[in-house]
Amino acid sequence: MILPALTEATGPYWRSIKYSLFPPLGLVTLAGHLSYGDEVVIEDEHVEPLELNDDPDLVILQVYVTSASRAYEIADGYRRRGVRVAMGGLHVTACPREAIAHADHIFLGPDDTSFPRFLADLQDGQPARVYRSGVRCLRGLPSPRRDLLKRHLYLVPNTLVVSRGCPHHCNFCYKDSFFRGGKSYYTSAVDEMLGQIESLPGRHVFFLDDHLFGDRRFIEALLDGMRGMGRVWQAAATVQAVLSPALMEKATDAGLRSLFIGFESLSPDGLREQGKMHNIGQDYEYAIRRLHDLGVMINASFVFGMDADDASVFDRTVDWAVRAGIETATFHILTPYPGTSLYRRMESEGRLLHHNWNLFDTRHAVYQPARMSPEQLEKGYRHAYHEFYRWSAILRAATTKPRLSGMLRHLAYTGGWKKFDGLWSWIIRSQRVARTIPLLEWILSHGRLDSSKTRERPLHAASNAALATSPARMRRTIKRFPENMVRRQ
Ligand code: B12
Ligand code: SF4
Repeated sequence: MILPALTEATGPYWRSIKYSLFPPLGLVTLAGHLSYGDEVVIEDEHVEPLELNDDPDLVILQVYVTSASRAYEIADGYRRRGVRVAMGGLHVTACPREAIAHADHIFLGPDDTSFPRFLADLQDGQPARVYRSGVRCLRGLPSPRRDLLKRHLYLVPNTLVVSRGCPHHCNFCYKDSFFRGGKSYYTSAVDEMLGQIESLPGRHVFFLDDHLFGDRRFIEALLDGMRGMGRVWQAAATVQAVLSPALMEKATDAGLRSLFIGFESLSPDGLREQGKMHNIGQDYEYAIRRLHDLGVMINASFVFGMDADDASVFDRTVDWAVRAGIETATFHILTPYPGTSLYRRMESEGRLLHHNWNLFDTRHAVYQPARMSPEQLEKGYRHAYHEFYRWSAILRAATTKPRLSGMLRHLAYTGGWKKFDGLWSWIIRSQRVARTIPLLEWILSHGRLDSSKTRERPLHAASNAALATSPARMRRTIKRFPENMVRRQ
């Protein structure tokens, strides 16, 4: 079972920590359907060179848009030697005609029932060419085969998903294309997930769900079960979920320490254009203060290049994020992934510049932007990263924290993540990544307030001081507070 990587991830001299974070959870999940007697090896090209001269009965390839060409190259090599190849994942679902030219079997959509069907057909000697996902249900599935992972090669070996998909529909998101023709958001059984969490070694857990808080009843039950487990964890959510009454308090009590949030744009026009309706009218600053008051760090996601964006979007966004005290930001160039409604729109408007999937990595402009040139967009994107992660900006953002411990945690987390690339590269190449996990756990556990204490304080108190860069701004923030309270009801 192979997870191919983009070339950038495989350099012999230079390794980015980004590619040594997470193990191939998709393949580990699929491996759960195999029998324990099956001899299976999982190879992740992000962390080690692939062994391609072997002669297995079956090769399984997981294909993302950016690794499609590499996946096809590997598949073609095996098939030339008569080895059977099965391919699945997001890109295969989006471009089945392209993928089938390189595989004996392809899988469209999530595999919950189609992969076991394929294994049975294979045993009967009658496997089909194309499998489409049927019933979508995560209950009663076998546990992922984490025993097959080389845990020591990853900074975050404890990953899991407790749901699939998302209840929302944003035009640029892979979601609708992958979950087409069936349920596009569904959750696991709470007790099965608690069992999985319990079985993970160490303290740190990373939920890779697109939106962990998409089903309130489900997540509340999960959080109740996690309380007292002593975990520290990270996940992704929407601004709307952050503003839901009492939800984040419950989450922090259960160990939430850092949250990835899709802000995407500060422009209502941009959000409307991408169908990100659930962000429109939300008070971003209040959401940030709410999380910071609970001691939760934020990884903010922003997308550049929407039709509403001109060349001023980069500085405006960075300045806002720094002032808000955001710890880490992930910037993306808007990318029309095949299969999405954004892709269809760009194609019908004749704005796609090429189909070189290697460059559909959210770091290249692969379409003609409306109010900038592609070069301006790429330059602005690099400029945003540079400006956000300058030491002076990190210090400015850190000093928005009301307590010294919060400031130090901000500096340690952001600095550690982005300012020591050379050290990370050496740690990865010398296979010592896992030794830094206790440090990550320590940073996540420190510098947060006890949320029971936080609830007794007015939610805005600390952060008003932090965010209010001028008396006028302070007045505006305070004036808005009653509205925020109303919205929270
Ligand atoms: C973790 C993650 C990463 C990690 C590690 C990836 C990994 N180890 O798998 C890192 C940080 C390295 C990463 C990097 C990037 N990522 Co990423 N990443 C994710 C994330 C958040 C979770 C993936 C995951 O584990 N899902 C949970 C598992 C259980 O599901 P799954 O992977 O889809 O696998 C199931 C099915 O797809 C299916 N399946 C898959 N393969 C096969 C094969 C067969 C034969 C069968 C039967 C079934 C099957 O069965 C699996 C088990 O149920 C996803 C978002 C998402 N929700 O998928 C984005 C996502 C996959 N990433 C994305 C992108 C764009 C990138 C980057 C280009 C970002 C960047 N700018 O650098 C890079 C490049 C990656 C590369 N090498 O090509 C996009 C991909 C878009 C696309 N259409 O392909 C996604 C969807 C994010 C998004 N919302 O846009 N990523
Ligand atoms: S909220 Fe996030 S995961 Fe959900 S559809 Fe929008 S971009 Fe995709």
